[in-house]
Amino acid sequence: MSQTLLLIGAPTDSGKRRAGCLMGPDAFRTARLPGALADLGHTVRDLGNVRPDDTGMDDRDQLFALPETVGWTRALARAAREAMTEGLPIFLGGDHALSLGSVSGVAAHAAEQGRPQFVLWLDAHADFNTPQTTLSGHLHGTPLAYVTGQPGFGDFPPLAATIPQENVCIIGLRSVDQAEVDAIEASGVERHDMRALDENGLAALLGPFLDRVAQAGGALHVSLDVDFLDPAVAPAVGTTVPGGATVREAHLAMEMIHDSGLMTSMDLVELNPMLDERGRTAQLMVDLCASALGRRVFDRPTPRIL
Ligand code: 5AB
Ligand code: MN
Ligand code: MN
Ligand code: MN
Repeated sequence: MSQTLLLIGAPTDSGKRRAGCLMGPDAFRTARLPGALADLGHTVRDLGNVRPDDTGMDDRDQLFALPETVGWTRALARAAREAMTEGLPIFLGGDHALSLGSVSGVAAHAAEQGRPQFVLWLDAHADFNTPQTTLSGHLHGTPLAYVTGQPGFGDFPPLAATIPQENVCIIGLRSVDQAEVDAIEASGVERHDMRALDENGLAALLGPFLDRVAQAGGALHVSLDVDFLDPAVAPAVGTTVPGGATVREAHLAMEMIHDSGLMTSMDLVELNPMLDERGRTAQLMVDLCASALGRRVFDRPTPRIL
């Protein structure tokens, strides 16, 4: 099915101390994401990069770059909500703090439509800290807590719609803080760590979740963190954790997402081009995005050298 895809550059770099994710959107463009998606028959519109709102807030000692991240959240939630009326937005990160905005924005749109919003979070981390529980002060570790309505986000825009915990599925976990473990265990969030993936295979974990989304007539947001992948194949990320998903496991996830026909929005996050090796991580993320939008194994183009 040919779709209208809206590429939205979200060069957030305020979610953690190590800089570089601001170059992500241009790395995706350089690795030919627009062309790869157009080759599949889609209409692709690159809307350029969003800029954060000016909040006039004061810095907070315990939280890194809070005012800037709140500014991004406001601007991206607006952009997401608007884009949902015109097509399928793909947010080109930027670090994972961008999802505070992208996910809250798409959820607001789904609520307007009377449609339940679901979220698939492919990540080594749970990103379920709150501004109170975070030990690092890095807000890229908080978006899932925010969008599911955990307490402590008073400095952030009030949510137009909260995502029910049961509508969230995390796959790829292998680095979770104790406070996150406690909060997730007390929650209805569906979560699968790397051991579950090893023992069952990706399809056995993802298939039932996609069935649930379909049965509910839900909208599906997919948030793909580079560190879902093993650092050996995706080195361009600040928060590498060994023992991640293989290239094929990640492609299979994307292929199943495409076949389900359920995806309504997507984030590509945490790519730090400063840490890449000859663009290989950027290229892999582009290829994964193409798989999610219909590229099949047997008609994949010959890999190109950047
Ligand atoms: B990412 C950690 N839990 O809160 C924290 O890369 C890591 O978006 C967060 O998944 C990683 O700082 C955030 C230790
Ligand atoms: Mn299709
Ligand atoms: Mn993340
Ligand atoms: Mn992560």
